[in-house]
Amino acid sequence: MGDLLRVIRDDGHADPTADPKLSKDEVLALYRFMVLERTLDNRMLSLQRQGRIGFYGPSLGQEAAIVGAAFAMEPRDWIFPQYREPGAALVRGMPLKELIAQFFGNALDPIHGRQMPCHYVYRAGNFMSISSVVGSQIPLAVGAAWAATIRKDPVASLVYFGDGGTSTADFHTGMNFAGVFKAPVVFLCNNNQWAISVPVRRQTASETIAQKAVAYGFDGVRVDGMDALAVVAAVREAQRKAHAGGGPTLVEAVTYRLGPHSSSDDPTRYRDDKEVEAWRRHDPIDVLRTHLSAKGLWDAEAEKQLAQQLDDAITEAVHAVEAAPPPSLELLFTDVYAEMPWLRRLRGGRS
Ligand SMILES: Cc1ncc(C[n+]2csc(CCOP(=O)(O)OP(=O)(O)O)c2C)c(N)n1
Ligand SMILES: [Mg+2]
Repeated sequence: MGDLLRVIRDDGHADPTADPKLSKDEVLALYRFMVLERTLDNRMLSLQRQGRIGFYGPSLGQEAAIVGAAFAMEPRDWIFPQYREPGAALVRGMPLKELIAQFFGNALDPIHGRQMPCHYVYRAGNFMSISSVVGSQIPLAVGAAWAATIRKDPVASLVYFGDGGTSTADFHTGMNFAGVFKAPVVFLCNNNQWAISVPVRRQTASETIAQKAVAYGFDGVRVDGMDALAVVAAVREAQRKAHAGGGPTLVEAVTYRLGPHSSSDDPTRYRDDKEVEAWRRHDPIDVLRTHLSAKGLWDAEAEKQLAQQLDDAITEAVHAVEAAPPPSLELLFTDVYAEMPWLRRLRGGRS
């Protein structure tokens, strides 16, 4: 279990014994979503710096784990995000404009600016709303999966959380319940080595996070989270096992948070640049690009075109969204009361 599952070898070729054997279109789509998530992150961080959006939590370095895991599930499966998964929402078909509107929280935001910025939801894609409370999504994912089992719906849950999330009571509650009831859940721990300024060695005395699954009575696998194909292979197997009634799996994706925790964080105050540089050499986008090139599917021209296309798509969405006014004040009350309370009915003063 200490072993790290890898598929993409240093020369870019896939290890045939572990290769999830994606089609050419699938592997290109996987790469495109990862680059889209990276481009979106860079653009949104700069919008935040310009004071145009309030807050942003980037996923730099974690694109393979985030996009790869969502990619490996089926559209009918639930996704319970942590708070760094715009890539998973995009895989589920969330329109870029809708996602960006949530960051602005204006009239085009489908949730009317009621959530914190960067706390998106995409109901049509079975992508649950984000809760900032670390670990709180874990029992929800288990509950949804268990409910599906009771209703005989062939649906599993994928739940994302961080290394820090494994220190919560909710992690224990969810893992224990899922183990006992064999709930169809894929637990995806994005072990990015840090929980804001707390390194993973201060988070747990366990050698690995994957090994924690043993205590709950199910399998834990450790994958190279910088290798998108390894993530797809591990999560696909866990998803198939869940659908076949085999119960949960804990997948530990070993990654690195290359950027700040959020737009409010300055990581240079607590971690060494050398560490960041060492991990940057395993950038998940570079790793998958090496694979595409080794298969003859990619070149510099394709890269240039993709970069331009994604950048233009984001620019267009930002312009369209930013032109919208704030949400109407009336929306403060819609979806809140079945019947308007007397105070609201008397708007304009008592008569
Ligand atoms: C219950 C709870 N405690 C503390 C916080 C403050 N907080 C927000 S994110 C975070 C770090 C979580 O780290 P990790 O689970 O490793 O996820 P990462 O941010 O690295 O993706 C903390 C402590 C919170 N939101 N909720
Ligand atoms: Mg972390």
